[in-house]
Amino acid sequence: MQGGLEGYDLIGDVHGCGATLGSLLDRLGYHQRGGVYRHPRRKVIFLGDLIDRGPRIRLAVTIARRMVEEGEAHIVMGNHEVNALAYSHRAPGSPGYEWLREHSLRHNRIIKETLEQYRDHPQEWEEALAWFLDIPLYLELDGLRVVHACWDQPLVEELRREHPDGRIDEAFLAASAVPGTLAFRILDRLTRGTHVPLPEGVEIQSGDGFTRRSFRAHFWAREPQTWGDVIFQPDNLPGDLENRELSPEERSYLSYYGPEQPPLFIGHYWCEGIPALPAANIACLDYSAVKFGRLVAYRWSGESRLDADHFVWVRVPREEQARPQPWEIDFD
Ligand SMILES: [Mn+2]
Repeated sequence: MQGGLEGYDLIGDVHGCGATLGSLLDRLGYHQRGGVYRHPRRKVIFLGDLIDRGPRIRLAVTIARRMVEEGEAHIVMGNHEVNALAYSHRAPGSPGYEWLREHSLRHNRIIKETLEQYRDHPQEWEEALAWFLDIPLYLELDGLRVVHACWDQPLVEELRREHPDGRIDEAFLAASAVPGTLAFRILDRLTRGTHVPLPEGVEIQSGDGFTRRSFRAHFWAREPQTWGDVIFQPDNLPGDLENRELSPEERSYLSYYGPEQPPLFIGHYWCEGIPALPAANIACLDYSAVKFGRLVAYRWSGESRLDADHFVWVRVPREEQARPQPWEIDFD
């Protein structure tokens, strides 16, 4: 471990649960001094998706950003940071009103709370966006790997070729807005993972209020045969689609991460219930904090086989008065 570190505490999707993040850091033994949470022997790695949906988005971003800038934490980019960047950058060459991410009703809705909470703090929002662009898409350090949604080795290598530290730039962001480009495939796979389209006319009415025409697939089944072998999301497939055979095209489109690979940490998949390990070398730390689930960390101290006893979490109760309150954190 670099610099005599004891280990890393990896933290899943915060989604604006800034006060809950403060509680989790307290529980992990971090202490806030001068507005920065620090631990004498450990560092945090955030798995991305700090923003959108939750009640204290600015607090979540401020806590994470100050820790990263002070060298107390690392972070990888989530699809919500990608969305915010594309939503806020004009498409090159187009006069006026074209954005890299169209301001459609659906896209407006995803970023709504973030824009509302930053409305009276435009300078702070500009600085947050500039910081988002500086966040790498993946991390590989001290024997562990971190990515928001899916580790795809060939695409990580493609990214590394032009961007050795995993950080993108505005040109990459612009290229990624065009489906089919290499930049699109890298950003989409690493921050959104793989989604298999549903048959014509079939939709999932998801628990988060969105209608979906595809399902999220995972990447740790060695020889998956059916859709049920790879689905990884809280919503079940309609009817008997779990038994549907994966087509050769679908199978070749999926990524695969084998059990001999280094430990990998991901967020993104809004799991529910008690944190569990999907594989001995993979931990997903998104347990739907913003939907009154759990904000989850994994305390990693160098082990190559992960251990479910190393999860640490804070529950987010539905009752307003039982939730962590922002004034309990002496921040500014
Ligand atoms: Mn997320």
